[in-house]
Amino acid sequence: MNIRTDSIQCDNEPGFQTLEFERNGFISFPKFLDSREVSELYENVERFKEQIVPSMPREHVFYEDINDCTSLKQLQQMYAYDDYFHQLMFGSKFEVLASNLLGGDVRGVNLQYFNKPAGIGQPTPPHQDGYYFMLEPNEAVTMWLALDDVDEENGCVRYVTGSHKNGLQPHGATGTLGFSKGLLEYSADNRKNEIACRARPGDLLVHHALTIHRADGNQSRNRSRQSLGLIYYSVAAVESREKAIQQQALMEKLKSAGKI
Ligand SMILES: O=C(O)CCC(=O)C(=O)O
Repeated sequence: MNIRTDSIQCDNEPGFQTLEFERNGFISFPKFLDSREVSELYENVERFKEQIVPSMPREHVFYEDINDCTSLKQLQQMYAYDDYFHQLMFGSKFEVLASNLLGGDVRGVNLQYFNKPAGIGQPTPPHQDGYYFMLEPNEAVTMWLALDDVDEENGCVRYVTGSHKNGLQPHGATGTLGFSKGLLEYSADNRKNEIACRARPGDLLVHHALTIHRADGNQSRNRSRQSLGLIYYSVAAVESREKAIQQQALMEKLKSAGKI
């Protein structure tokens, strides 16, 4: 297994970033946000959790344990509920970076909060975001911004280098809330080419829609593992109509099972 302790040495020139992103299917940007920006973001995440989450629809708020409001696991579409997060997503340096990496105009489609609460945060099954996105062509990036110190113990993200070059792989149901689909087979080759990405608050990881990735559960007793995910599609990418239908069916299923 490979461990990326620091971050990839990347030249800040957009051309070098694009080359590395195209070669590996992911790239990291240490200190993408400076300490002042991180503090401001952290305060806004806390404000959002306290003031906005209680009135959000169930489809956009997931808990590890639905009866325990301290076990918040995922939030969806944060930009739709709050100006601060709208500005983070649109017309921001995240959007500019997405556009540089995809080589053209992009549209922001989701701003998510991910948490693996201490001790109970579940693993993220191996998957490709493109399987969920249902795009043609599959041109999109996901940005993953660390809010906590993240390492092997609390479940850092692990990418399979170069896996974006092999197209979409078969997925099946996982039973994991928030990650309903996962790879049917996680091969020995995938495991061999896996890179564990440690990160500090403000560090940014970006991966292609076809890059296979996963994360372990949070084994720490006292450290959460929080992050934000920002998703941008290339404007050339068209979403299948089937996606909204499947999404609706999944939400109904989760509601009737009492999971959301
Ligand atoms: O936070 C995680 O564990 C995984 C997030 C993820 O799969 C993604 O951002 O695409």
